[in-house]
Amino acid sequence: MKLYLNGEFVPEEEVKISAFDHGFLYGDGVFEGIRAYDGYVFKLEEHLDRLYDSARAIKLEIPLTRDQMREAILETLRINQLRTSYIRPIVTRGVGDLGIDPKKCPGPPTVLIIVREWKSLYPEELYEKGLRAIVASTRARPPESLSPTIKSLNYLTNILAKLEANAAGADEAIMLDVRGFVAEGTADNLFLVKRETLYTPPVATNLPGITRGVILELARQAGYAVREEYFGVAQLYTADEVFLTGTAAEVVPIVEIDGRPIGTGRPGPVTRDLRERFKALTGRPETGVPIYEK
Ligand code: PXG
Repeated sequence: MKLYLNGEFVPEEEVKISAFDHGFLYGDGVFEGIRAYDGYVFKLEEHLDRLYDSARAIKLEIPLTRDQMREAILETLRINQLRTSYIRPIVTRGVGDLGIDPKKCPGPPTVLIIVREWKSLYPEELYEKGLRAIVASTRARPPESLSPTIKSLNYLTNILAKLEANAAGADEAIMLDVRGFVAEGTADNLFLVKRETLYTPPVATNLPGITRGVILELARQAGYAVREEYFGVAQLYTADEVFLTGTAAEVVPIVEIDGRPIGTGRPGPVTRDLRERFKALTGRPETGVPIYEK
């Protein structure tokens, strides 16, 4: 694969990032995780919105205009002749000295676009079986510190939660906010279903996921009642269905939390329905930007 690095296409084995890059030294940067399905980059404009918003929130000026960034992403896919792939644009504060001060990081910011041929995160059986999760003791960062709405290079809180899941032999960790309300998974938003109504927490305590937005829209169109409100662990344990949404995982059922079966202990009908509706949207000109001219 050739990756985009600061305006050039470089074979991936030859990509060099400085030891003094503040993205590497301090996690000072932002990123996106995007997918292309069958020649269309799914919800590219929404991902670009979030990338530029995240950068703006940390006062990082991306050295490409939005149009240039879109073109750089598409060109990286074209150069590698990709149609179905995972795309990871990363923008860091760039090369500086050993102190954290961005003032000593004169720039320019580093822009890297990684692409991979990639069809799905989990094997199909896992969507049929569902995931086992734990509620992590590591709490999601409060919006008063580093806002979880910023997609920054700092994932240590989530990684600590994931380590808890690994130690417990579970597939995923569910993170609570500092008040004890459910926030999200380690790299996915969370929904629960109770009596045909969908609940998901407001985005102050989690990432405004692109998949979350699509699922909210699809659920409303399909006639489900949808509520964005905070809920606790008891509501999670007693839900009829729980599922996660994310670019990588799409829509994935959780069938057990802290040793308690969720609903029947098998993926439920609402999760299944929304997963089908979501899949029907991908790889289409209505929801994606074409990589190649037709
Ligand atoms: N919450 C968090 C904390 C995330 O990192 C999502 C929700 C879902 O957002 P989207 O826009 O993807 O629906 C994410 C997604 C991965 C991976 O490879 C995904 C993310 C970050 C790191 C890795 O699955 N972000």
